[in-house]
Amino acid sequence: MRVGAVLSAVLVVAGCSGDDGGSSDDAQAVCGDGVRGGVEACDDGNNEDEDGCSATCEIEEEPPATLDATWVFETVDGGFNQGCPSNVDTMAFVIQPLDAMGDPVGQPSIDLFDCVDEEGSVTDLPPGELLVYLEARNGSTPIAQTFSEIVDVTDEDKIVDFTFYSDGGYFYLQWNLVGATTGMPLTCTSVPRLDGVGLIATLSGTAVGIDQEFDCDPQENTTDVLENGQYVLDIDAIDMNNQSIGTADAVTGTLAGLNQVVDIGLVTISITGQ
Ligand SMILES: [Ca+2]
Ligand SMILES: [Ca+2]
Repeated sequence: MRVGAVLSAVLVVAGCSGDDGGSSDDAQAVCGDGVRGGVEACDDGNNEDEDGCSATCEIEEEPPATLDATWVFETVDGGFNQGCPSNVDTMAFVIQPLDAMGDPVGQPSIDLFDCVDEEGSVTDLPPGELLVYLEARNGSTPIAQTFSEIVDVTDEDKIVDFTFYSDGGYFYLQWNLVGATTGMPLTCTSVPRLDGVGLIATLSGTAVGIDQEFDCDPQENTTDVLENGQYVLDIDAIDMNNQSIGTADAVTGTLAGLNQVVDIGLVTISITGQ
């Protein structure tokens, strides 16, 4: 502690006219008066801790953060907790610190937990934004992973809840637009009628499917979770009235894993009348 130290000839306030009859040479800094003086490393005008400048006017380091993860294995339709699959024993909690621009800082930390615990806690994390995800493993072999999330632990500890779908997954796709007449590449903004990209995923042999709409830009997206199976994916450019203004050749894709993301690749959507 540096309390009680007195420096001679401390006078930092321009226009300070306080005169109690003593000499300014023995003026002592008062922590919390909003004026940094004497041995004060800071003075934020209060005597509160945990706001960056302590009650004794010392600079406070931001305390390290704690981040908890929870995980469940659910079915796509029932949402029923299935417990850990027989081929998953370990949960790896991957934490990548980010800088103010959202770029990675250093290497990610990886903390391992027993899958059956359904939760894990990581302490002493740097304050700031963290990109986090879970990887379900069999020993050291990756079996499945969640999408990543960004959490901010600057001001408080956080809990992130993750869900693995034991009987489902996702399709990832990218698209290009071309003029059906010209065959020339088009951008999303060069098609005035365009409102988005529609995707209908139909489970083979059934009428079961989902209907989704994506923004055209960026020219990629991931579907909502779908129950495992073989799908036909019909992809269209659509207008404000949800009418097709261009279509891609139908694509088939199969989901057969645990929370798997299947990349169906790049599809080309031919815009009619262009
Ligand atoms: Ca002061
Ligand atoms: Ca303070």
